[in-house]
Amino acid sequence: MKSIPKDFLWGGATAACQCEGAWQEGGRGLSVGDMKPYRPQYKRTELEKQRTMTSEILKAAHEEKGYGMYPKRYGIDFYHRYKEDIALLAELGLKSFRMSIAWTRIFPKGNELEPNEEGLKFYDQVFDELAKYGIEPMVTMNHYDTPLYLIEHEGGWKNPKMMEYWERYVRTIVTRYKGKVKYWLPFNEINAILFIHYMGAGLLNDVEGDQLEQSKYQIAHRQIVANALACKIGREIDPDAQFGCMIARFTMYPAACRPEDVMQCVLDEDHDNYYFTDCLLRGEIPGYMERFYEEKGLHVTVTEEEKEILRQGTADWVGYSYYQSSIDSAHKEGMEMTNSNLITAVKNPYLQSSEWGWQKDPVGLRISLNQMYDRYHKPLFIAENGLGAVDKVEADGSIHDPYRIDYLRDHIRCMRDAIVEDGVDLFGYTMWGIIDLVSCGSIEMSKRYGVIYVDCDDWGKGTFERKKKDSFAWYKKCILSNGEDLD
Ligand code: BGP
Repeated sequence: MKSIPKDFLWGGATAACQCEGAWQEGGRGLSVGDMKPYRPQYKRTELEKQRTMTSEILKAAHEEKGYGMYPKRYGIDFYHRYKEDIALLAELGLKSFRMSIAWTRIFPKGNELEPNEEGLKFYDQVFDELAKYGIEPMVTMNHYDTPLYLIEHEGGWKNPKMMEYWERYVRTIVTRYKGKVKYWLPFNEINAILFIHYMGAGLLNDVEGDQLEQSKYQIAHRQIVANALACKIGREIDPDAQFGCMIARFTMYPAACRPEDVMQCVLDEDHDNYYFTDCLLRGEIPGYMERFYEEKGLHVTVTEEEKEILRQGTADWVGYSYYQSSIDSAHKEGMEMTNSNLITAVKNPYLQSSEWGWQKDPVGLRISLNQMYDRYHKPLFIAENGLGAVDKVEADGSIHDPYRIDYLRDHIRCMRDAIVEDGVDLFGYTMWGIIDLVSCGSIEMSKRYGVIYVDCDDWGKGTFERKKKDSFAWYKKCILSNGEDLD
């Protein structure tokens, strides 16, 4: 009988800036994420407003007044509770744990010549704890937490010197954790710079003004080269490790079978998704980007040395986050829009949405797995997938989350079909936010993804006690049966 491979990496994903907390401990410096306030005045679906970052908001964050609360600084206190959390992950039967290293724990400002030993030690302890239970770490090097100092004092990713700081960071962590980490992911959702330019690269709307597009594309190119450089030097340091790349995948459907709509899909998918993976898996900049730059009047500097890094630094595998699909059209005017991961999407009348307006589409996952595998023929990895929802704790402490079980079941079924029926080479699935953590987009705790509940509200109040939701037992059974028992 055809089945999911025995060594499939069933897992859960997190990010340092959304779960660690302890922002002033262990010598850690500030990162861009620490400066994003929780803004309850905006509705759940007002992503655009929640995303906007200006110098005024940043100034208020430095002075800690004006916006109330900065939840990413506190996270869910994983920094102090990692042993308890990892024990729960082991009980769940997890094979892999996707986590990120906070750059600012290793190089607090980003430009130091020597790393911060206390930060390095922290991750030694985390990796040792995971090894104790046989859980394979999948480690992101930069998950929306570039050091703030580099952004404010060194020009951030706009400055070519950034590559020097990045290279030092990469060399330091790959050398230190050689033998402990087998799977490395240089950038989380590397295409995010196009949509959430503050989290992706510290760009402020008012400072950039009409230069925003120019800055975004120059940085997109620089981060792509940085990802390739990490793959190249990473493999030189640790030939036994594997280095990937990752995008936020937008599976797009044409609104109608009108050829113009289909063409619009091709253009937008090329630009929003494939530009990044084409560069990182094929080792060269695709021709369609030249046309794009010309049409938009952008001037992206590309050096011969960078082209060589791209050629030598192709990724071993490609990961992506998948939450929903969206619709594309050559005539979007007047179409109903809805909230989505990183973007605002056209609404699909055939799909149901989450409380935050994200459209649930498990078949879209199977479609994207086929599309990505057909295009690259490289191993794939689902680095994020899950449902953000409001959970209720009952009087007896139980948490019933059938909506989350339904979401996971439907997506895992489609993922299984892609592997066993379509022959896609997928080596792992790390569901997002295995343990509740601060939302990346709306900076709140109420939007929960975990199978493990954390007692903490949007204002950072609570006992931080961990509780198992109903989905915990369900996911455990799923993992134990290698995706066969999904009832
Ligand atoms: C991805 C990010 C994650 C994560 C997830 C869910 O784009 O990589 O960090 O948080 O989206 O988004 P949110 O937290 O906004 O619901």
